[in-house]
Amino acid sequence: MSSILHHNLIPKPVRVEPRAGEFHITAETRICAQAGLAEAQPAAEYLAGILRRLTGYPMPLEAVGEAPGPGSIFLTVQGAPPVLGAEGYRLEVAGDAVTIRANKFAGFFYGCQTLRQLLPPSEGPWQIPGLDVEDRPRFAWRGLMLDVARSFFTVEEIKNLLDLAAAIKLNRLHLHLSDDQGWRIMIESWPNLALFGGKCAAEGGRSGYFTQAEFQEIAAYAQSRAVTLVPEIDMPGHTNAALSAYPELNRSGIAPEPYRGMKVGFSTLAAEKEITYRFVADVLRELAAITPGPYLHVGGDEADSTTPEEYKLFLQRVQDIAAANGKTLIGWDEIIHGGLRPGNLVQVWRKGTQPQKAACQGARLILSPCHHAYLDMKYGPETHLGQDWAALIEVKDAYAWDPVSVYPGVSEEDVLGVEAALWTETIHNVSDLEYMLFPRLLGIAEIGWSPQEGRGWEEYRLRLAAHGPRLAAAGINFCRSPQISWREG
Ligand code: IFG
Repeated sequence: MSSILHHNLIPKPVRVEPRAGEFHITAETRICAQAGLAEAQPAAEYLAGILRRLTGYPMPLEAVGEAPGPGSIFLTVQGAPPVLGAEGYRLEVAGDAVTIRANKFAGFFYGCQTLRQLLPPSEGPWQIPGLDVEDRPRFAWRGLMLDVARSFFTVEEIKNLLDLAAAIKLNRLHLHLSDDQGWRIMIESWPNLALFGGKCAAEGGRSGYFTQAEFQEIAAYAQSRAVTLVPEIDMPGHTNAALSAYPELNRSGIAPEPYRGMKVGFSTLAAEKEITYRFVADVLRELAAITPGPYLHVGGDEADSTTPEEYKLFLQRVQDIAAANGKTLIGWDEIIHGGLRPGNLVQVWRKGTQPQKAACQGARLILSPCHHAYLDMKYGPETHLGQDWAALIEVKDAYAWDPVSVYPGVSEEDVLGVEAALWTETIHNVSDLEYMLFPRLLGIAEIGWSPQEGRGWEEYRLRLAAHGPRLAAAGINFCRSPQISWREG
């Protein structure tokens, strides 16, 4: 089907069929949610807010018992087949009415995002071509990781990022909250982690930390955008900030200096000290208590200063602690060697990882291949930001890969989904963050959502070119990659 039929939607929906007529949004248009349907109401309110800001029309909200008359946008569970699951939707645009059919909030929310992309990004006339869309995601996990440890980002900045991520149907925000250069979340039982560890950052980066109330504010905002927040405390490596805050955590009893460089692998918790597990238990208990989602990410990467025996001992104890808090543990792919328990998740990042079923004891995989999904990598040699140790990742490199074939011996059901990662050793503000994430994040969002068959670079790059004015209208400082024939206006 030609891209014109897909109306430059990103992620590309499963099925789009044209139909006669077109729907005009006017001052009389109203948004109707099926009465008593708790799943639809918040999506209807969200849509009303978006359309009021876009069009300036009043967009009144109504709860209705049955299909409303002409001139309405109707959100209903009627006619939503179970195959849509929680995140799928049907969007029907007829000449006189629009209907979004879904089973859960997320489905309604994503139907609204598609409707929004069918409208012009900034100027009227506010008309939508007649079409029928049936859509649902390929993968359950469609994520973005933001490293707030090397350089801090504020609650407001993260809320704005959540809006941009939700608009392309990403549903996980993974916050990398601790590392050698900084500790970004208040832990009441170990206050110096944030009070002392929050003062530092990578060279040129921003310091700071979230209070627990601010973290919960981010989590709630994420939920309102159908996003699950995934907190990460990286251990046993990447722990210089914690070790510098508490001398007693160190083997020597002496705290190292705060670290502002870009090296990795030089720090480790002491796996043989009992205080280490009191620390881990307190941190994960407090973090679990303020995390509505089911996941705790414990890092586990680049523990080059931890012996394999210590690493295994540490990972066994940490898995016990995560389970005791009722959370599913996630770790970077080094945890494959730490004696992984069934039900825990492996985030695969290194090129040479062998993540086969056996190796992972059947754990499901979140794929973040550093040579396709690490968006702190430069686009090309001339990119003034970022690093290049993994690869140069142009827009096509971030798009033209398939999660099922990027690592050997992995099948579709092994893959929970994909996640882009933005490490911030060199990314210290929103403008730079946007430059590195956009437009490459759109391609990863499509990989996570759209069917593999029918997805191809030559067709995608045309849709992305047409998406340029939408990114510009949103005020996003995106990279005008020469690989794309960007449309203006
Ligand atoms: N690898 C480190 C990150 C970060 C990254 C920068 C992982 C899992 C290099 N670990 O990626 O902390 O320094 O590109």
